[in-house]
Amino acid sequence: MSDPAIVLGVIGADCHSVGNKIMDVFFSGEGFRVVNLGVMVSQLEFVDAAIETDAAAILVSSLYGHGEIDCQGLRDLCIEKGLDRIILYAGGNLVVGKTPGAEVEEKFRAMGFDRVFRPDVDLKEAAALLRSDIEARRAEAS
Ligand code: B12
Repeated sequence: MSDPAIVLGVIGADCHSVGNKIMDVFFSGEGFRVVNLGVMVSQLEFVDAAIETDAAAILVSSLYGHGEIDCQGLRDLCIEKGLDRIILYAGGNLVVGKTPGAEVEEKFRAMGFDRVFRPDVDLKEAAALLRSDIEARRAEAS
């Protein structure tokens, strides 16, 4: 598989930057072409970057607790802009407080995210899932 482009960023008014930098270095090392938008990224910036770079996936981070509000409507925006098949992942401290992980995952899946990750995720596992999801989408498209 040729190096797939992936867009990374921290959504909304969220300025937590450390995890984003780690993800950039990690996914670059795993052979992905990382387009890192950094912190405080709007939904439109994610989508425009994905279009410009022909990205296979958008990986959204949210740490400050407002992820549910910030991520609502991102899948619809992708579809509206022609990215019908783009893979959407979300991860971090996606909601405020100690909501059980399964409940958080259900919420974000209902919003159109393909996979949802807790802050303690093993990034190696996330990269393996991403690779197989990208291959599956490419196979469906061909
Ligand atoms: C440092 C820090 C800050 C710094 C950030 C500085 C900076 N430049 O980054 C400052 C002081 C600015 C800050 C501010 C705030 N913070 Co703060 N902060 C932290 C702290 C202590 C560490 C964050 C960190 O760097 N972690 C280390 C990195 C490596 O981990 P990570 O960010 O989780 O990222 C990893 C994973 O989550 C995962 N991941 C992330 N995204 C994705 C996406 C995908 C697809 C995948 C696969 C994986 C993945 O991979 C990353 C790399 O391993 C955390 C507590 C904590 N222990 O996490 C609170 C914390 C995140 N902050 C919190 C809060 C509430 C705030 C404020 C709202 C506080 C306030 N009232 O002002 C503000 C928000 C400001 C803003 N606009 O964003 C809360 C969030 C609570 C929630 N979600 O329910 C936390 C959890 C503290 C707490 N226990 O209450 N914060």
